[in-house]
Amino acid sequence: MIRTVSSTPYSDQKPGTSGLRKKVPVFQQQNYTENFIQSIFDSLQGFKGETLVIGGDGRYYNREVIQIALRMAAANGFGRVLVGQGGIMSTPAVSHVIRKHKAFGGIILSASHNPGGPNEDFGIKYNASNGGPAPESLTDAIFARSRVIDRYLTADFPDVNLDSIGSLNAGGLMIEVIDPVDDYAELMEHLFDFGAIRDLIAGGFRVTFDAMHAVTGPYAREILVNRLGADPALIRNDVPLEDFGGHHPDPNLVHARELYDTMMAPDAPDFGAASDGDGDRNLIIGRSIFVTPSDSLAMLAANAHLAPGYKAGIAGIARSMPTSGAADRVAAKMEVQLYETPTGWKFFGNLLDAGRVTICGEESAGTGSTHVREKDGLWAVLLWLNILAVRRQSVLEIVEDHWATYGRTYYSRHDYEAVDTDAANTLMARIEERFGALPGTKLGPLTVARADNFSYHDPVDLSVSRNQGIRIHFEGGARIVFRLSGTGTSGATLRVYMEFYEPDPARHNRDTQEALSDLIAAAEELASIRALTGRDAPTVIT
Ligand code: VG1
Ligand code: CO
Repeated sequence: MIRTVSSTPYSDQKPGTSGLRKKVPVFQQQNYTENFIQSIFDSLQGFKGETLVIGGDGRYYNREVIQIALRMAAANGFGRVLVGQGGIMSTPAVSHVIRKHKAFGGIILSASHNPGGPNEDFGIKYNASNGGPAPESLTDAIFARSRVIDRYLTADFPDVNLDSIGSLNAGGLMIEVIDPVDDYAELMEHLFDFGAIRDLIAGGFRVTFDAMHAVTGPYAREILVNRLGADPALIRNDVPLEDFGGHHPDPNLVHARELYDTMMAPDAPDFGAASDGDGDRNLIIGRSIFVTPSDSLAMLAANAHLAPGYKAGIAGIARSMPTSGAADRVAAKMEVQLYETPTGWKFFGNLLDAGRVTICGEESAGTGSTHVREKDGLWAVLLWLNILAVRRQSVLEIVEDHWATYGRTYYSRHDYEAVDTDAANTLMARIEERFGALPGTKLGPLTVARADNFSYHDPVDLSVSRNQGIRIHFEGGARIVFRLSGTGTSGATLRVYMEFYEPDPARHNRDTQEALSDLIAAAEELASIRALTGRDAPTVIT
């Protein structure tokens, strides 16, 4: 039985950097979730009888929304849905399942690294048939539709049992509950030398992984423990919980503090890693060395050819604009193209589809490659392990060797979370007003060379995305970037990204914040962060 239910639109369903993210009670408003899902379907064409993939990160409200989405997929005419057992599937696994099973697209239910629970965050995003996040043209269409939507379609059938693997027919829709790990684990085994990693671990190399009670627990158990022989006692928080155990599933130095402390202790394991709520981010820590994500991207790109999946070399590298220039130096040495894109994985899709790049990454702990169209946390962990297994060096040795070869880019991001939205907008506008006067201005020992607001010209589809972040370039190459987050759900989050390049190996062991102190002072002088936000210090420093 298909029903058409009349509805009234909401004005705030604009997808951000990665889908629509709101507090759970917002999604629980009457028809709010239905309106958004119908707006997605209304913005697509040609999916009658086709396959849709649905997966989520297991957070609070995941199961309810999956039932809603199943009924709406049936009513809208999809022929088949693949859904992860228990409603769980990591973001990169959804991307792979879409590609492998030639699905029309997929719906991912996640608010990624944001906390979960009845009063915390939820999110919905749509991925297209290439497995990647909907491009801006589509998210704009979805938003436009959501503002005028007056009905949605649903089918009447009872809740589907998501816990047992198998197929059933509901309202004409073939629903297959699949193991969320199988296809993904097989892909990883194909890309990496599992034998070499197994030997490394069997030889006493200790790996610890923190799944943060989020989606990667089952993936880590199957891949790291069952297939690679890691010690299960070192895989922590591996049971997905609806509230992530009350923590933020954000693998940074604040929320993954325990892992960091473990890796800094004298008896630390050899390799530590963590992932986020939906499994697309990675944190890499060696014994006594935290690998800054921008550096990790550069190091993975420089060493990728050591893994079987990349032995032919890489076609090019893409990084988001606020990501440090460390990868640029690798691209230059390899004589491959480096692309600079706006923040958010959706901008890498065209470059990957066109074969222009093999490896992509963001400073926010996201790295990935052509193997899927999302960033991929466990993939980065496995590529690191494959490199370590081949080079037989410690993480610290690999990092220091990289800096000696390419120079070191000191880099840090300061986040001011949940600040007043008007204050944040004012702060950004005031810097822009001064653009004309800034070149030549001295800020401490630094002199501004130029200032602009980043616009991206996609070389594949020729689309243009403006207002992607304020860039202040200094003489000598140092840089500060100011951006407002597009994933937060309360107030605004100001991100300040700072970096400078240090070629001299004698100066590669400085404390990062100390090394960046002139830039930190310059950012304050430029933006009056304290006065405008009322904050004395960043909420998070990465
Ligand atoms: C943040 C990160 C960005 C990332 C996005 C989604 O966006 O900065 O690099 O792509 O989150 O990641 P923003 O707009 O808040 O800066 V995830 O793991 O939350 O899907
Ligand atoms: Co994520």
